Amino acid sequence: IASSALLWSEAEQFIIGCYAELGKSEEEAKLRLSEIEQQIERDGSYTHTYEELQHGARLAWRNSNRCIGRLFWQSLEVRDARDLDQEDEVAEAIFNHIKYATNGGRVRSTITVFAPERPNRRIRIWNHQLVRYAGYQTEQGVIGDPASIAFTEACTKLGWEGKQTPFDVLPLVIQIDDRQPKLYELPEGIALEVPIEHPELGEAFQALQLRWYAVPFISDMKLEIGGLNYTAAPFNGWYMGTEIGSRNLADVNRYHQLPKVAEAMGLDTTTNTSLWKDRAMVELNAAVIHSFKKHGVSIVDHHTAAEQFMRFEKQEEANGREVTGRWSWLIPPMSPSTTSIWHRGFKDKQLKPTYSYQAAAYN
Ligand code: HEM
Ligand code: NRG
Repeated sequence: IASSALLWSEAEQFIIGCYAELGKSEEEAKLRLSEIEQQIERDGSYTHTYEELQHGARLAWRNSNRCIGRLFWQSLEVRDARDLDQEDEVAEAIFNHIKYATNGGRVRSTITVFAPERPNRRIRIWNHQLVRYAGYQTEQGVIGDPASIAFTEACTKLGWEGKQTPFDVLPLVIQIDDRQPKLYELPEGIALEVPIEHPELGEAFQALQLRWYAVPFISDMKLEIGGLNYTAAPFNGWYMGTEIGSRNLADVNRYHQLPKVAEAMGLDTTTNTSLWKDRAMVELNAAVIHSFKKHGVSIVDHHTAAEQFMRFEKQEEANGREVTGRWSWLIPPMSPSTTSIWHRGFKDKQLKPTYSYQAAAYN
């Protein structure tokens, strides 16, 4: 009873706000709420209309305090997959999401929403991202992405065997309820990847054989709308270049490529005062942006993204809403003080609907 009271109050708050924004009358909201009240009384839960789901998922993006890309929150494509209850169907819907959103490189911001959590229903995607590289702990050190070691081990336990290259695309792992999780290799060719080359550095850089996948599909966050928990709701936008060039390929505990890039550039890596890390990071980022553009894959540089974020703030203000944000995530990880975000502050209040972390489904 306590939980359905909570559910009701969350539903009420969501419907009132959502319907007002969608330009619906208070009358309509009231009618809908009495319907929801009955549904909760009868079944202990309720079902969103497609319109509520669509706007809810968009609001959760708008409320993502750590996201610099929020200007485009209204253009999120929302795919309704709430009627699927078999692993194979879920996997197929995910493959279709990947194809639709990748769109040959002209990336479309998309979310696929699977059934919400219920007392006897829980769908989880074990992957952190739908497309990501494996990481293997070996006697000679880590091969691949160190951030993927735990998940790669979980896949291995389920019988998966990777090729042990630095860039093995991981399989998809779907779990429904307490059933044995099912593992699916991504169909050949659906995970678009970009080989990274530098516009001027030539062979010395090319020799590093770097690559990255085209689209970040976050698949382990929970989407909460009006008290319902969508535990499987993978979403994607496109990359900001620094995510790859300043973090994934650069972090010491990720691909750790700055020393190698510096070497390819002929920089003096024996002294900090040569600023070799900074110089290498700029060129690695230039290579990422150049390569994505060359292959016709959507990407935004951090300066443009910061400008777009400022437009988002203006737009929100014009609509009488205060922008919430987390400064430490909104500033880009390269030259942050060159963006106006650096010189601002934000209230880090978490509004609902929201995307939030949930405990890893494995281990
Ligand atoms: C975080 C950019 C689309 C929700 C981020 C981050 C960046 C970013 C740079 C910080 C990531 C990090 O430091 O690891 C963008 C760009 C988009 C986009 C350029 C292009 C359209 C979206 C979409 C959604 C979304 C479509 C959801 C519908 C989030 C969330 C986080 C985030 C929830 C926090 C992730 C976390 O805590 O790990 N975004 N984003 N973003 N974004 Fe966006
Ligand atoms: N930094 C992570 C991805 C986090 C989300 N970034 C986005 N989201 N751009 C990485 O893989 O580098 N998005 O939905 O577009």
